[in-house]
Amino acid sequence: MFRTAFITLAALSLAACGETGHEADHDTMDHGNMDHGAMEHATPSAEALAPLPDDGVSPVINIRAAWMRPHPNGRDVTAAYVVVRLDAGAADRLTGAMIDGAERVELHGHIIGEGGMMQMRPIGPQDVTNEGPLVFTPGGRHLMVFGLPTVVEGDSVNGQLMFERAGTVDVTFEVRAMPPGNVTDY
Ligand SMILES: [Cu+2]
Repeated sequence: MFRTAFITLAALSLAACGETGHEADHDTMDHGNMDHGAMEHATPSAEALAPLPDDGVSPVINIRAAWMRPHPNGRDVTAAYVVVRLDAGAADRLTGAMIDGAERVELHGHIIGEGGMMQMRPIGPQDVTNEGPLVFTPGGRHLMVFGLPTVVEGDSVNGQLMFERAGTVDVTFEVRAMPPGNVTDY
């Protein structure tokens, strides 16, 4: 009995080391805590969204640097990232995402919560304008992917991003441990 408990603890601490060894595993680690059940039921911020301007130009959406972290051991939650640029039109709005094989995908952001701890929460639709790309990156906005069968580095996973004006845009996420270059490159 005692011996079993010891072995279990040793295994846990090894797993913890492995996770913290990844530079920015922050997002998936956040999901390892017990807050997550509560967050699932949190409602996205309810600020009224201004209607998008109708500039008469069909928006052209350009998606870059789509990637997803491998699942942390034993978890079925992971984070995906993407950079969305508007190549034509004045504005569009990202309203949601789907990933093939996943139960659901939520748009998440971070806030500074109690005690100065970073916490994530679902966020509402995100505007994409011609003032600059809409960036999902570690430590910031991310797509939280629930219930996807385990992915490992080297896999690629198809999905769709949904926009208010442009409709559904296909995207392929590369599964990798590190971001594909610097966000400023995109
Ligand atoms: Cu999250």
